[in-house]
Amino acid sequence: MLGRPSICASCLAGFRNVSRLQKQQLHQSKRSKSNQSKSNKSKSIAHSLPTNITKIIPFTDLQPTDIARYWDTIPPEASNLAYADKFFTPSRHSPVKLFSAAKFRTIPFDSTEPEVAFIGRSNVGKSSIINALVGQEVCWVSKHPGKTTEMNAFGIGGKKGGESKIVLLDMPGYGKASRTEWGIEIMKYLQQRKQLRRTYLLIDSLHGIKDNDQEILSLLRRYGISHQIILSKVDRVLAGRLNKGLKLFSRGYEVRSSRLNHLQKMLKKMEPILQPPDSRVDGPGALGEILTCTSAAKVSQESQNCLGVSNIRWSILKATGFDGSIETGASREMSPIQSAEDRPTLSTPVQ
Ligand SMILES: Nc1nc2c(ncn2[C@@H]2O[C@H](COP(=O)(O)OP(=O)(O)OP(=O)(O)O)[C@@H](O)[C@H]2O)c(=O)[nH]1
Ligand SMILES: [Mg+2]
Repeated sequence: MLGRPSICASCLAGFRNVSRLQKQQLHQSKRSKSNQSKSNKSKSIAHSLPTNITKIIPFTDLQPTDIARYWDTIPPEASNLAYADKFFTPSRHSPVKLFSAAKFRTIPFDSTEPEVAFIGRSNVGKSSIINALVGQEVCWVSKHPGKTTEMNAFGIGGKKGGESKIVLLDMPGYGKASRTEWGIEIMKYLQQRKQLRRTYLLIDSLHGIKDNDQEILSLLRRYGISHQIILSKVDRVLAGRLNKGLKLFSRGYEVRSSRLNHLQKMLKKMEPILQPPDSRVDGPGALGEILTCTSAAKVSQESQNCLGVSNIRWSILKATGFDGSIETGASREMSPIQSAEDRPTLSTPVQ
């Protein structure tokens, strides 16, 4: 991170309070606190798959480059994605709820596990994507904005008797139903947290980059916070309102390729916004890789994976050094770099 961490009033503009829903927030906050303290009592989280996944994007053969844009990085191979999925497979020791914190100063400061944080406007799908990533309903999700009111941390990759390997943080949203104090604490976390390796900024694929997203992007650049964009709810772009859209999407190659083309055009348009030309003036831009995902549609009947989730898992492993580039216990157990014979061919379905 660049410079000395400090919070200025303009930094918080993106997290502006919308007081219309404050009463509702207070109520939700109390309820969430009591629920969270209940869940803190049991360290390991009950095994259950997210229940909101009812639809299927019926193409198991979509490649990472069909649904994401890689211009500064190398797209993952099927073996990388399989490795990432294995890493995130739920077990008795993963995922584990580590803490909920309303204030930055109450977060345990001496942990050693690398962290990644998910930020974005209220209702953009931050909590849902964490549930999809870890394969369990560990976060509260709601159609009403402002559901997540604290910084919630979940450890993954833990083994019996061992610490988690990576920590995922679900953050409160900014914009609608947000509160100024959430913004203050999130900014403190983003600027000061030494364990933070990458911040994932979620953008709703139907709405695109809004003014308050732009403000947050400027903050991330100004403070040199490593960040990457994920377009959420991509099922809406590929299949519209799911039921009708899916039929269309499955009907033929033409519909399918025109939707995918449309998505690629959207991603390309975002490039200059995410990486302004002069990084010496504007600060370092986002990683040259935009991922997309949905937590509402699976890739196939057989798979438990939502579309795009494996790509995000691999990105998290890269951000935290668990992709095999740094030798760790986990990477020794199963190397993502396999021999030529073991490596799946390009026709292997990618999830
Ligand atoms: N169609 C579709 N809906 C989604 C997707 N992800 C989340 N949703 C819905 O969007 C709403 C908000 O999801 P959340 O995960 O609670 O969003 P959030 O960003 O955590 O919201 P806050 O905690 O309020 O900031 C819920 O009704 C979800 O079911 C998706 O990929 N596709
Ligand atoms: Mg949430």
